[in-house]
Amino acid sequence: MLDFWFTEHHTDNYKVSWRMDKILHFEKSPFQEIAVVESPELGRALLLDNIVQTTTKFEFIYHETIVHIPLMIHPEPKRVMVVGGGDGGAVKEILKHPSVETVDLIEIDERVIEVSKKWLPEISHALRSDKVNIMTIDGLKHMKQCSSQYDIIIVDCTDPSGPSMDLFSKDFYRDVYNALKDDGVFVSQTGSPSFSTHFKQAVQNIMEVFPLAKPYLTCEPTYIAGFWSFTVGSKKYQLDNINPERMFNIETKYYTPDIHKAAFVLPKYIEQLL
Ligand code: AG3
Repeated sequence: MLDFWFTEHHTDNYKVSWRMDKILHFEKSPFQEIAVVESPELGRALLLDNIVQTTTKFEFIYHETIVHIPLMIHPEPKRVMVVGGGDGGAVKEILKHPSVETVDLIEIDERVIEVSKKWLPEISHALRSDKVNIMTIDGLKHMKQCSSQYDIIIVDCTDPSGPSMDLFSKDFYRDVYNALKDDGVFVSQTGSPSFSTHFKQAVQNIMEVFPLAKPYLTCEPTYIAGFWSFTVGSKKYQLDNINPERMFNIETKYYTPDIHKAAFVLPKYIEQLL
């Protein structure tokens, strides 16, 4: 076996490595380095600037958690926007909800979409659906132009550095609030509560903008070890007031109505961070 390892630097003092069999694809787009690699432990993985974004083995954990929680909080989501998410994993989960009529995917880097379509078909296949409008534009700018249009907005972005930085700002969250209908629901990935320095600030920003807001957790084995957080902001609907019957015909491997409730239970040390 090749002794060929990928190492992700989580902090200056903490890195994680896994063995790779092959580099299937590598390019520099105008925005970032994009790679797809094959690994014996994780399947195929999409890397952006040397940070793992998704893997065929564990993508379901992240994508089901970022999607089904907000879509179940809303009783009848029809119009959905995704910012980022060019691999199509979030769109795949969104389209499992029969009420959804359209998904606008706002991805700044069209190369992420093309590379995912080619190398990660089991994650990206839903991008080909007629319900999906792909716009390769800047999510920050697009958000400013939207008003009371969406039932759900999902920010499936990279960690805050470079172009994603402003996607965690209060100004952006205000634009998201305005882009949602009066009963809209928003979610963003908000990073690792244990290692990321932006978790607390992002959560506080969302809580200041939305009347009902809370972080929730999952464990995604390929990201920084331990919990991974998402934060939901709702204009009207309570975060745990869901109708479990809606899941009867939706196939998932991670999300259940019980997971929905459990995800919002925060360990004491994380509560205390907020
Ligand atoms: N977007 C967020 C991934 C964050 C990964 N961070 C890390 N490995 N440090 C995932 C995109 C999936 N659609």
